[in-house]
Amino acid sequence: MATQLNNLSGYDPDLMPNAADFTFGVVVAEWNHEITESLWQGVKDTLIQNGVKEQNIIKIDVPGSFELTFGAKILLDKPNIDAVIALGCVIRGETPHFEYISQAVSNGLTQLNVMYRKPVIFGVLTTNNLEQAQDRAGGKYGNKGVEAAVAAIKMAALNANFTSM
Ligand code: RBF
Repeated sequence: MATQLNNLSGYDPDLMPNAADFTFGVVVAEWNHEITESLWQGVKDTLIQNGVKEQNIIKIDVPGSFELTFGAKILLDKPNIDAVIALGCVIRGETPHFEYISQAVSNGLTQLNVMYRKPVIFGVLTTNNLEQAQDRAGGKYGNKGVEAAVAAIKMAALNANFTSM
């Protein structure tokens, strides 16, 4: 169960690495658009607040969460992109699709993290209903898009530090 303790959306900007020189790719699923649009706003605002230039945020849309892996791969193949954030929202329905799609996207994005020397960030909500998704996309539990952007900046900086060693 989500609590204030695992609402990481309230990060400390003073503890963030400098993100001014990074380029981020963001792949956004169109399914449950109201939610993924809010996640995207959280990502975009947070990247810009941390010094990322707007022209260095490359967004692409894919139909649903199942397509996030392929969308992320397109972005990872662009040499100038330092990290990729995948945003989606899978809501449990009455059929097992929820499990198939959630598993497929988490496995797919994990595989990309193994294949590429660039971080891929998992910004996919998997909830029992719309209300739980709203709570995590700008509602009472914060915005997981903000957390995804924070994770992307930290991982891009970590990768850059070790690549330059
Ligand atoms: N995509 C999502 O991003 N979230 C969902 O909750 C979602 N539910 C789906 C339920 C069913 C029954 C089907 C067939 C697809 C669903 N999709 C969902 C779309 C899926 O991610 C993908 O775009 C399509 O299956 C086409 O490959």
